[in-house]
Amino acid sequence: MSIQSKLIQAYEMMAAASSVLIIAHLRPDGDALSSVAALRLVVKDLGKQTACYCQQKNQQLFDYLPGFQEIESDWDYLKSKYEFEGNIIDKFDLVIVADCGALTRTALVQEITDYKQAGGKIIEFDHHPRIDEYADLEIRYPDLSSTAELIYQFIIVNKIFLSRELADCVLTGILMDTGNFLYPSASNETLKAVAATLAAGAHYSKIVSYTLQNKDMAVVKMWGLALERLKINSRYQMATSVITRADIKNILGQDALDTASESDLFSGLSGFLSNLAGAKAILLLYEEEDGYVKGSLRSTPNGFMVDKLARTLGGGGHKRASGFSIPGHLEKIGNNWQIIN
Ligand SMILES: [Mn+2]
Repeated sequence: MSIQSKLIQAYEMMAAASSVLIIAHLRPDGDALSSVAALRLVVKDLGKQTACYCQQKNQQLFDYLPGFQEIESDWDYLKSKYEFEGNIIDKFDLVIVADCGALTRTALVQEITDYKQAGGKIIEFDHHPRIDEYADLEIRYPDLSSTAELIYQFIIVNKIFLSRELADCVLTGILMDTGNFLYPSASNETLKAVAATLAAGAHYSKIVSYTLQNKDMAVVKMWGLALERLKINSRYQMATSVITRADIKNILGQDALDTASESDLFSGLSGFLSNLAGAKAILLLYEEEDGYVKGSLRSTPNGFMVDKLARTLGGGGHKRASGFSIPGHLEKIGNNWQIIN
């Protein structure tokens, strides 16, 4: 099925539904939140009841997005707010999942499995490589810069009016997932979508200053430490750096930053390091709160693809931006850092 037919079918499914639940991945990033906010506007405009859910949503940076306050992060609260107790199907006859390659990333595995068994329909909008197949209509295009870009295509194909609010959502998602058009995933189609959002009145400079330019002191200090420890492996031309849990505690003054900000903090840092001349790829290792070491991999512009390495280590992601998580901790032995299990 072509992308156009899938996007048209998705809109028809939304129009035929009476009540729609929209979900993005846990610890949502800017693209996930923007995609949920955009889909919420579209579904509401069709006159449907909508509820939105992202577990561990803790990103006040994006509170300018339309309907941001309506995105719930507590599943029990959402159930009481929308007055249902058992199966999702008791309340919603369509579930839309955005920006989630794996079902586990919805943080609703059991609920969605039960919903599907009861005959519930699911649409998925995503740009991550597939991990699980569970949607009735899967609209997955890993070559796209962001889920927001896919939603822009959905808007155009279905001749939905690109309001200023929708344009702000699309622009935010694209900006965040391309690091202000810096990453190679930003194609000419991406920039055409961006041009259309600007023509529709999207607030480019406001969005950039709220999000990308809003780095606090602790974040910059963390970057400083990672730069200081940067090393290049001469054989593979891979640059590596490490951040331990103790560093996080020292710099941030607290042991655990909320996980959402933490994943954003380190993906911003990996994106920044990927500009390093002379390296083919970068690997940033940091200790997570739960006894795991997370590896964040990025290709440099003329570097090698990193997705295979991530998958070999049990992770996944895009060709040029991927990651993995392995049990253990970081230890400095002599001049080198090692992951000790
Ligand atoms: Mn995304």
